Amino acid sequence: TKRIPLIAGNWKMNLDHLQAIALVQKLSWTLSDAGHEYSSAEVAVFPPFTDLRSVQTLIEAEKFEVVLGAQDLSKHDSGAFTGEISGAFLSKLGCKFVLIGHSERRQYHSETDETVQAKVAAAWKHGLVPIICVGETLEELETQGQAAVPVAQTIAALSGHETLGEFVIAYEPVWAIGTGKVATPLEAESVAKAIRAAITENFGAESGQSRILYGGSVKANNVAGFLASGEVDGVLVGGASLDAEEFAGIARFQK
Ligand code: G2H
Repeated sequence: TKRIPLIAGNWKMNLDHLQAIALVQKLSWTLSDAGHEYSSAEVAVFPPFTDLRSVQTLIEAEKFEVVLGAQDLSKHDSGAFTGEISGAFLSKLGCKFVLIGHSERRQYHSETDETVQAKVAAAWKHGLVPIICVGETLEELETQGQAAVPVAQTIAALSGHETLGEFVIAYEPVWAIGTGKVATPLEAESVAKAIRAAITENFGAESGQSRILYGGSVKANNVAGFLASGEVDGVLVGGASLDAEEFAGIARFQK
């Protein structure tokens, strides 16, 4: 099976619903201008919850080839969980993907491997494709090397499920997020390889064909290096996804 490149834009807590519509409109125009060059990739945006409805309406009305995702979901289905968002709501809104365990959730919202595992189960239950974010902090890099933590987080997220659904892994070294520091393509390649080997060994060859993304200060001018090896199947982009031309420039890569 072919792993279709995935270019994912994580807006984080930026843009109200009017700004969101403006960005998606501009993004779509810019992507259309690029023609066939990007058509082999899946391009997805991850707006804040409050923007999902308006972005989805625009995508559907204009038949934009942009896929919708959410930045998080509740591990619960429904009920007395004030402020939480169910995966059921997200799939009804037309989301295909949901980010799970982004390092900012792990760092600032105390999400653990158990939380991530439960949210992956919830995503599958509601027909969403989880993008499971993994990565080491600077301290972990220095004490355990680069691949140990992302590999362990991947195995933990995928363990304990009766069967595995479709998933994507996003490798994001925490020390490279929003800092301007970028892992080298060679580092990203070798960690992606280690993650893929661990998935194949623990969960079988089919799961081993899942897409693995790189994330952390990806820009139009450094994306090609990450995708060149064929080990990395796409990118998760934060800051640079808030600028339509920059993000389209990332999606317009030549493989
Ligand atoms: C990592 C990434 C997107 P940025 O958080 O998830 O953000 O590209 O701003 O480093």
